[in-house]
Amino acid sequence: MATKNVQHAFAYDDLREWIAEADKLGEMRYLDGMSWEHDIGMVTELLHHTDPAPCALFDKVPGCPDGFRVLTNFFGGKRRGMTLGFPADMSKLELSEGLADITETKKPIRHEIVEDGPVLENVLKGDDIDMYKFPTPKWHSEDGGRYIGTGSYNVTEDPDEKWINTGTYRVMVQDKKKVGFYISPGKHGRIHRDKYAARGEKMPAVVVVGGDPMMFLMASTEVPYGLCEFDLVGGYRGKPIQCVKGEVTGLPFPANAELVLEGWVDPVEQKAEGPFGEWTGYYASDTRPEPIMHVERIYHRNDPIILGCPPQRPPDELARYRAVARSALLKRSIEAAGVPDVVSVWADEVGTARMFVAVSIKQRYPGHARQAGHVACQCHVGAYAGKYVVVVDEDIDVSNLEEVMWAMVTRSDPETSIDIVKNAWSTPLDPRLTPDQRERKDFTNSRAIIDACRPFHWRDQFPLVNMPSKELAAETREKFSWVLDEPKN
Ligand SMILES: Cc1cc2nc3c(=O)[nH]c(=O)nc-3n(C[C@H](O)[C@H](O)[C@H](O)COP(=O)(O)O)c2cc1C
Ligand SMILES: [Mn+2]
Repeated sequence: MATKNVQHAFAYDDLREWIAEADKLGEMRYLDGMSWEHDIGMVTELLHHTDPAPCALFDKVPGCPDGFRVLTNFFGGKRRGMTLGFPADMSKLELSEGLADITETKKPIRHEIVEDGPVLENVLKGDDIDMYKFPTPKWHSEDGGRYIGTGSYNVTEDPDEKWINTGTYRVMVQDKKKVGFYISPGKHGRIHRDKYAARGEKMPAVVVVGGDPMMFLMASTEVPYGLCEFDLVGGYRGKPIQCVKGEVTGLPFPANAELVLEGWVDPVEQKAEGPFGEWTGYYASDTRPEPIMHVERIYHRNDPIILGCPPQRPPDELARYRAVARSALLKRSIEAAGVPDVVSVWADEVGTARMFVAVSIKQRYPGHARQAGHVACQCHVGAYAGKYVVVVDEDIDVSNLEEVMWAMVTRSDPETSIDIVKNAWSTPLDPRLTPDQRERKDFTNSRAIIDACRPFHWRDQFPLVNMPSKELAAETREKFSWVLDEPKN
């Protein structure tokens, strides 16, 4: 796909400039007076399931100071391209390809420490710390609490290797001065936390609740181990992300963030967390004891904005943006493992960009399709919580689920085309874990790699597809546009 020469530049640095851009696109809706208990979550739920639906900014939430806001549904419509720094008219597959290109060409730039920034407009400590001051919604009807961290990310440092990670892990308000968060095994923030716990030391931590949507996007995507997501996004932007240092921990966070919690996580203290409506469309991990973060400082801009991104049953908002970001990184990972002629990769929205992945290749040699499928299913970007990988020929549009399924039902043979990988990296969030596995804490599952390419050794004898060529279809559409381009009701 020819995205290499597409112009790439961000029209915004922070969430407020982003809102101004979304407004110019006519895609902002300003909603006053909705409740955190019910309305914000329910309206967000319905917006998430309609693409392209507008972005919602909730203000004047009863019980909270006017001006303390919540923003949801940021990644739809024309603002998709704007958020990623690309032209608004690019398709989702082109955007993904564009993101893969800049990941390759724009090298990371180390974040920069500055002394001041708007996030320091309000610094709360001691008795002024009150997590209930903010309009944190209850997102789903059966949630076990109010989740301030959905469109957020946690900043931690590896105590041995001294690198900074930012990762999105849900954050629940536990009481006035405490929050709890859930991190699945194997995630970078979890590796950091486990290292501190093994030393019996408390872990310094920061939670960034609202800020640059691009930073959130990459904090919730599988960036390689050891690479700081601030530096990755600084590279995309062509200038360092400016960070201030927390007074208590010294950890960095963006100077233009909206709302930041700083504190520490006890190595042993735990409290019930969940249930929470998860990205699979279930409350699968239920309630478990999880570590607590003691909040020692709250930093916020005047009239702070919580960036909200609650998972819903896929395909939803979360799935739409993750599909773009994860497909991009997955394609580059498969190529980096040495698989040639990978044409396109799509981590489909229907499986929240994890559980159903399609890879198209131009087959070059026997075994090429299986190689692509196995790498896609086990490289870092594709390994966590996967289920099905389908490998198709290059004539299939991987971002079109109907085409992928058509290839699968016509070019694969169930007995011979499916490989199974057992005991793979999964998660307590998998609704299909058996009760017995949960009991044993065996958070693994199996994977199916479905080879839906024309079988290599007789591909030339495979029946011809009865569709017109792309050129002939375009010609016909132009010639008979008066009938073919009729508006559909
Ligand atoms: C809205 C949202 C909520 C998420 N919640 C969690 C979570 O609670 N726990 C978790 O382990 N991963 C969660 N993720 C997925 C991680 O953010 C993702 O795997 C990311 O790559 C983690 O960062 P890391 O690779 O630096 O560990 C969430 C993602 C999104 C977009
Ligand atoms: Mn990371």
